[in-house]
Amino acid sequence: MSKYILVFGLVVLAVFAAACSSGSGGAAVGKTIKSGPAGNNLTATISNADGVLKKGSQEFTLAFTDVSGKPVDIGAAALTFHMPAMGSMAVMNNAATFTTTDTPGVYRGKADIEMAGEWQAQITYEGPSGRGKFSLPVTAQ
Ligand SMILES: [Cu+2]
Repeated sequence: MSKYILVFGLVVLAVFAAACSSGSGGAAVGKTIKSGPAGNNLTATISNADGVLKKGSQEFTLAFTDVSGKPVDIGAAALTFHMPAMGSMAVMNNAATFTTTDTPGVYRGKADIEMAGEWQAQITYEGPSGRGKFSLPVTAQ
């Protein structure tokens, strides 16, 4: 029973989380791309095989862990890669889709990132651990 979680995330508010890469990342798959506070005493970690996001279509992992590094089921998550408007370039919002994995709290994401550069991964979740809304700065190459 593959349970699809949320698909489209439209997040306007960007709470810019400090980019502390302290990720003990017990639940991270592959290499950490970015890790940071997710509220509710949780840490969120984005990872993939290379530890780097790229322009284009790709998969990655989003994991939520508690202070001990143990994965925590956060319910439904949504992520939008957001880039503000720059000059003549319009704002960009590339939503990711998520599926659950065998490990509650670890989600497999798919996204099509339309250009290289600095993005904000705007993430929301709602479930047994409460609600959260935060943002992690990431670079796509
Ligand atoms: Cu852009």
